[in-house]
Amino acid sequence: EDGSQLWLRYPFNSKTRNIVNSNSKSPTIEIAKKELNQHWTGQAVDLKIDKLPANFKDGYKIISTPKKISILAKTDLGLLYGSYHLLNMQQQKTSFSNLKLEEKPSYDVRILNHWDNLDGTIERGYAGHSLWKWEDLPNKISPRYEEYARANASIGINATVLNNVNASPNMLREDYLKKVKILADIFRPYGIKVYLSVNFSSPKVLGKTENSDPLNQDVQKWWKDKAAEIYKLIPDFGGFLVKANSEGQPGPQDYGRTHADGANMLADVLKPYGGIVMWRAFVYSPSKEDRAKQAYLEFVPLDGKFRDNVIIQIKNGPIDFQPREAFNPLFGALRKTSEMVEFQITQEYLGFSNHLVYLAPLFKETLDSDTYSDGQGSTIAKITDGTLRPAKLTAISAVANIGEDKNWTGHHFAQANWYAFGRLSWNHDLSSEQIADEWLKMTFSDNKKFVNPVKNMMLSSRETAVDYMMPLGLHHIFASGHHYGPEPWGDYKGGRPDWSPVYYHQANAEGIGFDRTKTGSNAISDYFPPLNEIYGNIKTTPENLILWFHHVPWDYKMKDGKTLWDELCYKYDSGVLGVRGYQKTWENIKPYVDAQRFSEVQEKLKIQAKDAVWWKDACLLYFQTFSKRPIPSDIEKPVHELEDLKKIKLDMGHHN
Ligand code: BDP
Repeated sequence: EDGSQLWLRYPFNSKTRNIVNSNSKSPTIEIAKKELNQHWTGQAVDLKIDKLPANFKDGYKIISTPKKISILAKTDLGLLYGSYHLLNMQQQKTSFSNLKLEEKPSYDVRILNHWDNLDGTIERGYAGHSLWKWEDLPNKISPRYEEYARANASIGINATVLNNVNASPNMLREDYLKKVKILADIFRPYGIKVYLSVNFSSPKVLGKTENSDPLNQDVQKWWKDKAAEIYKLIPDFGGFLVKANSEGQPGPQDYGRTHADGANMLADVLKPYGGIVMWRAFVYSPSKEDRAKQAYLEFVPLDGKFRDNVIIQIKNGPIDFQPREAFNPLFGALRKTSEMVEFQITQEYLGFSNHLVYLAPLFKETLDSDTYSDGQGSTIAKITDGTLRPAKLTAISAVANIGEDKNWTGHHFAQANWYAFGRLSWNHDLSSEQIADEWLKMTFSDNKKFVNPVKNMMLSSRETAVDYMMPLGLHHIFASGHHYGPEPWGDYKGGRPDWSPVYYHQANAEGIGFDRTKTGSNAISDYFPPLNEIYGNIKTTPENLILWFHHVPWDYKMKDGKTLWDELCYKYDSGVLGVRGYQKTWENIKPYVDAQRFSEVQEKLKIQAKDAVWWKDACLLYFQTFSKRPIPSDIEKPVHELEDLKKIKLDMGHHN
């Protein structure tokens, strides 16, 4: 049992059945039929194209009688989704009698972002090399391409960006596009559209134009011809994802143009084919300005200047995929421009594929955040899904955690994060608990003695990780480059201050935390009232973000009466104790899990427990050099020396 089947563990019918009827015909319907004939053990199924209201999109209805189940949808893809819904319910052992359900997707584009390079490595990938075998394509085809498409379709994901946002211009070379075409052909019947990340300098590099200035007509022509070439190969190509003028990537600003100039030029060449541009707002430079404010400063003045087929792709937080961030204040601030969230499924800042951290609570925290942009109830979910403002485009994205490891994601439990993203992109109203429940039943067992404790472990795991890494709003105190372990002492003099942990925690003799109020960077002013007031006042700031917004004295009294220093100590300790608890939980459920997955998860929990102590000791010992206060006596004492911890150098590569 190597985990390669993911959550797709449908029973196999021993006799071939012929139980499916359909009034539609297509490769997509063929897949639905095959899946049901092979795996569905219940009554006959009717797959029917029906005149459902427009807002159903690729949604469906399922209606059951004792003799028959009808799945109704507007599109063949909707029928395939309905078929997977049925199989998933069967796998979860849910009852089917008198079913009458309706499903509509929350977002039009539900997209994975692969950070895969053409040489087979994956930026921030922790599950082996890339699934895409560029050397072998277009001739040799890995069976995993189709398995990948099937897994995504089973949870409603309908789009994928194949390559890294730090994009090689070569991605757009003719030979690579022919390889991309093969993948697109395999994914198409599963409803998955292919997109590519593009390097803004591609015209100059590949086309030998004088520059890549978006207002240069030669450049525009190069992109126009490139779009024609792509759509000839892939008629339903989705569009481009662009990281421009960010972390050294080229972009329109190299020529004195704006993000809007750059995005619009690409949007115009894609428009005739129905393609879109996802333009990333992850921009910051080593300027004096608080990094948390920079994207806002650059993008708000451009509101209203983007074409209809441009959508601004915004990371959930204003810094960078930290264990916990305040939400990104750009959400809601762009009133005339479509906005979408970018989450990170791959655990760059959450212990790679070693730590068990279930991310649905993090995703939900962002989606449910109230921006107050249009009054109370203006959640990020409602801004991005078109409820509050009739958005021209709705989409949601996440950086994938998938690689060629047998179990796809490195850690068996990291599969749950892929699953959770898919489920939330389909229906952001689902709870983290419901998603965990479904996933556990489908992936492991529906035995309550297994599901309940393991579900509790999953549901608390994100908070546990925050506690042992960066509680109370601390952020970015990772070791530089690899972002795995702690390096709160990191101070890269001569390098970029905004890549130094000391820039983010600001610890000194008085206290700790980043002052983002009026006396500091004033990033709070990017939030709509009353949030600017709430975050601007230490008394009303939620304590889980207190050090994000304030520089707090060591003796500051927290709501539970403890001093800030003591609270910090107890938080780190509770993170460590949390992981120890998971180890116990896992030992107890041994009877319900196969031996291989049991021991692989057990090994990973061991690493996580050691890492949690490493984090706790490193942070408390280091911060203690400023606080000069004792660690409360009922907390387990550090087992490391600070000087030894400072010497640990992990060779995990990478620049920032
Ligand atoms: C950071 C990663 C870096 C990415 C960048 C991005 O460390 O590898 O290229 O985000 O999202 O989190 O562009």
